[in-house]
Amino acid sequence: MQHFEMDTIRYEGPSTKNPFAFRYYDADRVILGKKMSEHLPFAMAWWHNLCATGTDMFGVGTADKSFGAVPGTMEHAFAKVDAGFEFMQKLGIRYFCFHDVDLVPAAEDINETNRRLDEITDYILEKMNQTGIKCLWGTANLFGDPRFCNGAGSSNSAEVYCFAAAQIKKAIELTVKLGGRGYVFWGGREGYETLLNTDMKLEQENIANLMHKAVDYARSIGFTGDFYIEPKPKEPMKHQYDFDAATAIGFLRQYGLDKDFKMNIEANHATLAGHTFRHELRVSAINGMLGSIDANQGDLFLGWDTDEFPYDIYETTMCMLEILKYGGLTNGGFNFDAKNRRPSYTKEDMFHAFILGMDAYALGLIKAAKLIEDGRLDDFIAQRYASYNEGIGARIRSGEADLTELADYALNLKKPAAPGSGRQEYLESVVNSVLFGE
Ligand code: XUL
Ligand code: CO
Repeated sequence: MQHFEMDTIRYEGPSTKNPFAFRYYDADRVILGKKMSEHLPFAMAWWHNLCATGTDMFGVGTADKSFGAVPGTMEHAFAKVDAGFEFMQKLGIRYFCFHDVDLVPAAEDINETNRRLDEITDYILEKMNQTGIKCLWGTANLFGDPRFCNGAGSSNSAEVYCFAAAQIKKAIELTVKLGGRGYVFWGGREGYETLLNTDMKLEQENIANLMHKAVDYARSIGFTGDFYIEPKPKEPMKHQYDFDAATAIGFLRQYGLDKDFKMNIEANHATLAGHTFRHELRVSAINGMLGSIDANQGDLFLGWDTDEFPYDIYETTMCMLEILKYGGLTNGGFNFDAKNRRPSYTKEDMFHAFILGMDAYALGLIKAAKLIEDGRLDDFIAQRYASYNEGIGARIRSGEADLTELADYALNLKKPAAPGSGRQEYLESVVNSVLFGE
């Protein structure tokens, strides 16, 4: 049974008026020596695309995601697999990401939920083998069930902590079964509402302990991929412990988890933390921990995670610039952790959203490569720090000069030369000319 009427979406070039065609994403086009499809391993988020109906705090869903079955049944779970694989094939999406609870309806008894998960992943595996579509990463939803209201790894209750462990164990097993290249920890409820009732040190130690046990178990069953922390400062918790990349990296180092973990950076989480997306990517990159991307965007006027499909070409260009400079993602990809706006509730809108997102990243890639080839930004930065290439600057970089030598250098000089203009406005005009000039 076909779930979508659309044909396979093809590249037709920037001037096409066909709403069901790519304008920039041309999978086989080679950019800086690599095919676009290799630069951009796009992934479908099971939760937004196959589960979310547009429910918000003020209203019920607007989109029909029943796919011909009754929601809440295993029949529906199977229909979502069929619809999902058809959707990915039609768009040329080669990966998917999932939470355990996205795949099957949870039962009262966790043993029955696990049995359902085994059944559905057998079917997903069949579909993967038929289509060549792969799993990018898996995760456990440790935030939706009421038992996690005080956190999962950070819960005050040791029993709840064990239920978190059980879900993580199963989700890791499923990720390994599906050949997933990554396993994500996003700590939506790992944080606090008030310090009046919170032992922050105990909670953070418990989370780290759970992560260690997860790594040990995953490695013992053959998982060779990356673990990711997905930083987010708030929502749903008032204060999340994985606030931003710098905080998460500090946490990983403090608890000796930094060899197994990298960052999964989500654009909208970065802006909620008061950073640009690019800042979070750079912090991860310079620490060797840029793992994967949750590709979406937020809204500057709204203070929550709106998970919009990426549209802003400045943002996708700067993201791709960071990734190209990093040498690409190893096990990671571009997971569209994004949802249609509530009034965009049709099946056509699901396609428009992915076409928009894939084209926005493809155009970002093209423009980022142009910025690198143009060379003016790199040249400017190299020249800006040139004083460290020789003389006293080189001795600073090598660490040879002690404080007295540095001070004496200044005292002899009496007055430093002007540091040189930052040329921000000029550099911004260079970016514009590369983005929009011909
Ligand atoms: C929530 C979020 C999650 C994670 C996976 O803001 O981004 O969907 O990506 O749990
Ligand atoms: Co996300």
